[in-house]
Amino acid sequence: MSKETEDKPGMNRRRFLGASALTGAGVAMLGTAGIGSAVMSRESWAAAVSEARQNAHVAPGELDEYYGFWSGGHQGEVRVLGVPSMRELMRIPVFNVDSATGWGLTNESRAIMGESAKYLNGDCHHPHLSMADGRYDGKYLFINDKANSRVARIRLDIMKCDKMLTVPNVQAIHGLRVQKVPHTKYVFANAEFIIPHPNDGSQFDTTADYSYTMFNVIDAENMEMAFQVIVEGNLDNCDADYTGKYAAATCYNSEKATDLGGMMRNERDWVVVFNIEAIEQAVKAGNFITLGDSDVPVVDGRRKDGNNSPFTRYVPVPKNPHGLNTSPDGKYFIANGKLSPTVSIIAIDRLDDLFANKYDEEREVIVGEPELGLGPLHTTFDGRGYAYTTLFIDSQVVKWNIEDAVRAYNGDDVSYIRQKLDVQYQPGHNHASLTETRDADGKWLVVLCKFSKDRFLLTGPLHPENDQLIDISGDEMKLVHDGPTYAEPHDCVLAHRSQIKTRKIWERNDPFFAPTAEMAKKDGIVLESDNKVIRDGNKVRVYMTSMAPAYGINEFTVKQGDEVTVIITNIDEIEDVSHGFCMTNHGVSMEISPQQTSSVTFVADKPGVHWYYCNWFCHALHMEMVGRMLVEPA
Ligand code: RUQ
Ligand code: CUA
Ligand code: CA
Repeated sequence: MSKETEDKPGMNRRRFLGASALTGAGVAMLGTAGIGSAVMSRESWAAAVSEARQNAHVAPGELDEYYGFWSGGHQGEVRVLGVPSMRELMRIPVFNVDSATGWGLTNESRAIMGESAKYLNGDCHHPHLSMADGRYDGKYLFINDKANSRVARIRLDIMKCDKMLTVPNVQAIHGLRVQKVPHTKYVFANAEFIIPHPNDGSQFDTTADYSYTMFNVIDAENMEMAFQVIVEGNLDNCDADYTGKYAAATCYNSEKATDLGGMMRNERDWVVVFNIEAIEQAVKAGNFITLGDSDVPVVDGRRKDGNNSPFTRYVPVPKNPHGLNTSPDGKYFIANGKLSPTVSIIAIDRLDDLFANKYDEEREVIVGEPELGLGPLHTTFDGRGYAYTTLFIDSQVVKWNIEDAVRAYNGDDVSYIRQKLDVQYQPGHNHASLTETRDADGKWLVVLCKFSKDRFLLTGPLHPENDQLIDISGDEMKLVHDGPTYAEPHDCVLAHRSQIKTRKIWERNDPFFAPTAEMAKKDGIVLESDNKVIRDGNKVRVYMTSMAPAYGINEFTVKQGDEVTVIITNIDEIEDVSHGFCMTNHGVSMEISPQQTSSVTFVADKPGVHWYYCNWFCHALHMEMVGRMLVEPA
């Protein structure tokens, strides 16, 4: 049996789904001819897989080699996993509300969320880490929110979201990547949907000139908009190069259609390449417009009367392309064909000439277009010249050789496909260790499967997804682990554990709670020692410390209708001794980790006795860590 059909029963199940997914896609079936790898005996293949599974095992008390950051999809959070164990280490609430930490409830988190704190949902897809010179610098993780058009940043030292930005003038932030070189000065974020400008109900025609979407560039350090670029068609996924000059994005709706049939009309859509330098210069020179109330510089990257904009080039590729991935050697942008069985390889070293108009046709920057299988969505790399592409419809990962695919495109008779491995089932993203950096090390491949079907104990009509771990360190891919996950990790990113340095306890001057510290200062309060109630009209501020197993204030009195703010400083200095604060029957809950200050505001609208308690287990007397709020009737 060849490894490519290791899981025979799986083939039948995936064919069933593949057939329905194919309807209307109009794609040709591909044979498995051209697969170059040798056939191993069944016994030696089984032994190789079992050895790989041993290597993936991380024994109790041992630490993983990689941090993995998973998006939580329309659940809204980011999850931290250890790889290869796939053990979940932490959840970082971002676009959701979280009862354990108080994210979305505390004053600190609501200040970070700003105006958008009113939204209780999010839809995050693409977590990506900041870099310096094409390598992770351990500072930040950025993530999009498609649902409410936001981009958030997570500080990796504390693993909390510290900035959130609503991108103006656009709808649905989807593809997101960072500038790799010289460092992550910019975050690139695609807005997916085409909308009229102004979008005030005065006009609705999406095909008109006033209807468009934009490529959004965010200053990574202050998390404010740097500029926006109007494009033709729509935008899906994006990536950046290793010179710092270019970014590229896929467009699946060059038709500017509003319905399924219309979006599939063209045989080719395109990859739009952005000349970041040219855009920066135009913005600096004041050659931009602004839209509506926003003061963000906007430049027009659309062609006019057959003339290119200095900011963009449109490279036609088949058909409704999806993922866009830069190879770690910096040579190629690879656009994944989705409705075409191909991926298109764009040579980055031809882009200077493309912008200098040295080619007759944009497609001259394409140096390869290998046929890989049905439904190619995303490609990842091992740093040894191989690429791994997910085939959604075939429910496989295909390993192929990039330079061989380039040779085949030039007419050489070489096969570029090395192996096809069944995955369970229907993969979207995949991600190899350190693939987005110069350090791509080709050890592990995570494949994020959209369906788990029969792989786990059943959980009702809603099934988990299945993030599979594949050992890619050898010649053959070997499936080593199934990881059920809750809705819906579109994507993940892996960093070596040496690249992430976290704090064990908070610094007292941390900017995360600086506004609260500022408020305390104005009240004349020393947060680390004072336990005091301050009345300010009908606003009451209750300052207290916490140290296991007691709060600094055991009882305080307010009047019915008062707006109460409880500010707690955890003066414990012992690693891992987090306290909580929950005011019963008031919808109030928060985390206060060692040396952290947290605060929450609510209205004391019910007269009587209301107990508050610590809800993070902190001590043998954790149950006794309580107090009472006495509310006098109005
Ligand atoms: S997309 S399954 Cu939201 Cu990253 Cu491709
Ligand atoms: Cu403090 Cu539990
Ligand atoms: Ca299309």
